[in-house]
Amino acid sequence: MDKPLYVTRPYLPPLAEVLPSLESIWERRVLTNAGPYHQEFERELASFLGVPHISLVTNGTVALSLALEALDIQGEVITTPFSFVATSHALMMRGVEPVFADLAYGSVNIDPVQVEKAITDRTTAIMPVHCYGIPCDVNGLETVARNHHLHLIYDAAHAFGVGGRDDILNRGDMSTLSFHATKAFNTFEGGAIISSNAERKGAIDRLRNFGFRDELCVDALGANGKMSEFSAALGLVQLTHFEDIRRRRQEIDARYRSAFADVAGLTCLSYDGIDRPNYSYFPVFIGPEFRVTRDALYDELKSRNIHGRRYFYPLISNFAMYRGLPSSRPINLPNATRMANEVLCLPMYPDLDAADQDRIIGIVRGD
Ligand code: T4K
Repeated sequence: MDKPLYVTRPYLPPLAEVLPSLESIWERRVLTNAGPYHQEFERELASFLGVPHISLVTNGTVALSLALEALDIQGEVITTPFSFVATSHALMMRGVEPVFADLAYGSVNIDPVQVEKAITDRTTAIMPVHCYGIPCDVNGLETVARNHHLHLIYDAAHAFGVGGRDDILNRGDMSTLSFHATKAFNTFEGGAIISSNAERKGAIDRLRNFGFRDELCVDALGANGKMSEFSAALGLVQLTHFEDIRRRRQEIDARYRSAFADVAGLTCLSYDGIDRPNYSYFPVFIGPEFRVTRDALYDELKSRNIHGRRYFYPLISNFAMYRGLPSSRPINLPNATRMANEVLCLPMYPDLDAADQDRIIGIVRGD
């Protein structure tokens, strides 16, 4: 059996570059609660991403929950069914009803027109996802949000470092990031919230620390969402490698695209118009003209020890706790249903070497 290939493998910097930070942590014995690495990483990250206000947290799911709490989101929130389940879970867990809007035709992101149609008098916010790091129609969504006085919170878990078109991380009221092991940028576990002003950042900073305003005063229902000194120290080192990693991912992306250019029934996503994609995933969409079904291709790869993933199938709206919602009916979500039925994410990570990539390409092409 050939060696296993997974949909992703986390990038890790040379251990020698991390060890000095570990020694400092051991000496200082400051392990968490906004220690020196935490403060430095927050500053460096704000400058690297070009955002004015950022708060580090433990993971991308906590980031979503804290953003919703900081903006006191209630009632209904319009969101996408084509995402990781954490997006909707963050809403349901605070008693907010997710209302699923369909994707724009041919896109992996929600359609502002469908979002506007889904607004009721209970709607308080829109929570789109920049799926696979492809920017949403931020201008269209902003117009809808402004016209209907709604909050706009972006789940930007996939969009670390994506720049250019419309400066997406600086849009909306808040954006949340994930630094999970499987993401383009990782701190083992980790995440962050980008706030549009200092007051909101202040609210997040208190909420991630149980709601403490000062030593004697707790004035909000906060959680423990603090990033550890280890993750922050690792993040500082990871930042110095990110552009090299992005270039390596770009090479892999380009190699897949040219190998699949003439394959009938297989479509790749376009990065046209995006200045700095992060190449975090390589989804292909398997249409009826392809030689086998999407699931047959998934099984074929798996039988050869290649573990692609059908992100994001099933749609969130198909999971038990969401299925009964009126907006979950498949008739409401034709474009998302099609995307979910056709998608397959192929292995994409900086260590994927040419021979392994050729193995994947050969199977997909049916050579
Ligand atoms: N919003 C969106 C849009 C998201 O996609 C996510 C998470 C979130 C919010 C929440 O952010 P976090 O709270 O997670 O920070 C993975 C990740 O766990 C999840 O972070 C991610 N999205 C989602 C898309 O994918 P799984 O269950 O598919 O991961 P898993 O463990 O099967 O890993 C996939 C492959 O990666 C493995 O087959 C092997 C490789 N791998 C994985 C890990 C964890 C490694 O090589 N090393 C590792 O340490 O969910």
